[in-house]
Amino acid sequence: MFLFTNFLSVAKLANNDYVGFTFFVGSMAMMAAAAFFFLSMNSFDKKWRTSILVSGLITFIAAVHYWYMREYWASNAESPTFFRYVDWVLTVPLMCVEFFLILKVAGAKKSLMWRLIFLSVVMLVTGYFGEAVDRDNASIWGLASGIAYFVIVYDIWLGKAKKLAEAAGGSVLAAHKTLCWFVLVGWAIYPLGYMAGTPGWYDGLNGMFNMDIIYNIGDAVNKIGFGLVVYNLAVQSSEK
Ligand SMILES: *C/C=C(C)/C=C/C=C(C)/C=C/C1=C(C)CCCC1(C)C
Repeated sequence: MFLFTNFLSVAKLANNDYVGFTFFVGSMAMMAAAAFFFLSMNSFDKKWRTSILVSGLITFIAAVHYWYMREYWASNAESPTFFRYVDWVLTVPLMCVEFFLILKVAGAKKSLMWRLIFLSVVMLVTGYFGEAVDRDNASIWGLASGIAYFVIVYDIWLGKAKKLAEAAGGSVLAAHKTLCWFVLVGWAIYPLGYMAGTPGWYDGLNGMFNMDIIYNIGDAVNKIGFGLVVYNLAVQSSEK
């Protein structure tokens, strides 16, 4: 119903509203990606279907949130911080689940999945506090969030997840490596956006970047990219 009324009365987007533009394009890209993953799901061997389903869910959840964020931005000219974090707290744990799902062939245990999910929730909840609740201490919340982020990076690059990927070898190892790069480089975009949008010792970054544009680019790259890595892995293993 809400979605429907949004279609009927659309707020105006100015030509030079780049933030609004990235919300709009983000919304369309996520919808297209979700449709792609859902529709391709059944062409794969059973053991890959859950992974592709999760790729579809990640982009679908983001598409719905982007639709709301686009409208929120257009009518309030204000960062939709709340929707942003609700989106992340649903989709980032699902991205952690993707690691578990592809490593299951090497015997990954649920405890690995829960550990990564827990760390990602800590990372996001502390980030939300810094951005929305206690902005005066944004740099401290950001540091706490950053520590959780580094533990995730450690786990997948050097910890247990890496050992499982090596045990699996072949295309699973290659896909795991690519996902690791997404987390190390693609996810590192977010702290930059955070620093551009909150007060702290890094105030010099404030005028240089726009927080929402950084987050929007990061989301498109990471969510669709993650999904495509998993898709590619499923294609490769089904060919054999
Ligand atoms: C699809 C959404 C994704 C992949 C979101 C990822 C978000 C992060 C990796 C956020 C990380 C943050 C820090 C490491 C420190 C500052 C606060 C955050 C939450 C922006």
